[in-house]
Amino acid sequence: MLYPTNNNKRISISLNGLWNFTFADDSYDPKTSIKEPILMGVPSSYNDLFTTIKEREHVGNVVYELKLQLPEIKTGEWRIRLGSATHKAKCYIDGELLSYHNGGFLPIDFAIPYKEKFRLTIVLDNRLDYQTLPIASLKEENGKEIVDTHFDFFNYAGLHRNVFLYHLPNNPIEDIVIKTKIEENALVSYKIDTLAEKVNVQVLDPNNKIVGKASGKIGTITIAKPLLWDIGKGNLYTLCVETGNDYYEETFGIREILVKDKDILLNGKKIYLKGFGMHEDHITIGRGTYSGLNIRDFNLLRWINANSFRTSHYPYDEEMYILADKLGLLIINEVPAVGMNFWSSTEVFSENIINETTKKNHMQQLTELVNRDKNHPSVIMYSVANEANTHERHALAYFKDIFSHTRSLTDLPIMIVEWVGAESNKVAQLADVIGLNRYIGWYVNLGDLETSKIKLKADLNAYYNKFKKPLVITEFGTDTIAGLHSLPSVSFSEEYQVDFIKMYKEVFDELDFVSGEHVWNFADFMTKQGITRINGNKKGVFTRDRQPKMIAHFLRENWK
Ligand code: GCB
Repeated sequence: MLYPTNNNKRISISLNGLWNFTFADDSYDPKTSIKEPILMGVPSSYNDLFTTIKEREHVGNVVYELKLQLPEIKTGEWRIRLGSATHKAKCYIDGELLSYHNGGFLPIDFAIPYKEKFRLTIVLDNRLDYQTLPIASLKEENGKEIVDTHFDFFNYAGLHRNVFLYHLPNNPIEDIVIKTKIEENALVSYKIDTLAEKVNVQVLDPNNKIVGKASGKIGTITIAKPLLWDIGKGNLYTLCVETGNDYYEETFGIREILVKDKDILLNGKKIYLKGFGMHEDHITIGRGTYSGLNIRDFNLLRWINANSFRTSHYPYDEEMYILADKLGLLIINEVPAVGMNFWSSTEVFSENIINETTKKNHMQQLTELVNRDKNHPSVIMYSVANEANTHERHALAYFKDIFSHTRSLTDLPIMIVEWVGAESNKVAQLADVIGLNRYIGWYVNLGDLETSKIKLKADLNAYYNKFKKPLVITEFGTDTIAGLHSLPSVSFSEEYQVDFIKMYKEVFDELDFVSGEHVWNFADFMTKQGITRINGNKKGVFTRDRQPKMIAHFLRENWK
């Protein structure tokens, strides 16, 4: 699936802006227009735009509607593309259902019939259950439906990302797959999905100089003395594909990722990941995307000398990957398999909870994720789940299928992010790299960093000794109220966050199998209401409005 673009063969028109909106129940009929529409901004989460709890925490359907007119181009195909729609979406043209999508973090793209004027209706459902990703319990209390989320971020919903109306010529270029291999020279193999008969391609180097040409739908181009894509070096080549009818430019990088013994290698050199687990989360617009806010996040990532981030706990907006490609940042790309634990003795991998239907959906979302992101050099790894109950009896069978499916989609290393201890873990041997989330000194042994240090070291050693795989500490951190200071340092103070992170880093420095550290979290973020969350999770190194806490200055020096 290619991102919409404009050139002399393609037209793409942004549908961002004001839409009509309403809350609805399951009986909503899209055959007629919304009766008393509320105006809504796209892209954004609708939740925090309202002023009542009922609207903010609405469970069920909402409707987005836009009246459109098409330019008079009747050949080729008109399409609609939503960057995401959370979580389930039904898309209608004049009341006719054209597309259904399950999964709130990946694009929806569908063809529409030519009509001079029409009404586009998107009915979204934010209900989650045991068969959706993320996982949640859908309950009823006092006649009201409740989505009891088993994950620690607010269940924002809406049209969160760019929406495009776009036009493709006849026999368009449907997809482009690019793979690179570094030998003496670089080998760039490509595969073009199109019904067009004649296909010509050429490769431009990062300075826009033509460095290779070929024809045919499948081919390999040799590039002498390639400029490699690397950390901080977003060297991007462009594959220009031309079919007579259609034209598309797809960027790619020449780089090689390998996992060898205890190391992760980029272009043959050992790398150490420095950065964060993040969230798409902002004041007012919630999980909505906005280029300016993405730029601020990237400027902070660069300021603090981070080289990587994980898209915890779901695929991010495509613009984040485009920016990472250009700036040379590494991404661990996570599918929204989060909430696969209930913090109780209930076995979640069972027929009535996380079952075959969930697994099918999990695989489908991995397929869509790899399909969307396959050509981004910034993506160095896929994470198949965050904190699943991998100690359970049926977890291994579940994840064997998930891993083999992911391996059939990509050659990149695969990670699973763990919370359980090494001894009881039944799944981590399937991964190339193990992600570990650790909060010793926070959720346990609070305030006692001396004991925590001993426990942490033993814990990480146990993981390496059992699995012999590189470890990335994908989460560690403390809730920290910006401006709260305390000497000696106590929980929630900026000083405690510094002491805790320093202690963790001392342990990592002693263990050569630790291949990276991602502090939890990049910035404070919204969660559901809870007695351990004061208006959200405060483990950010930056505040929710993207200003540094004390720890940011330490990390900036340390990661230089
Ligand atoms: C975790 C989760 C993350 C939470 C974090 C916390 O282990 O992966 O989603 O936000 O802990 O702060 O408790």
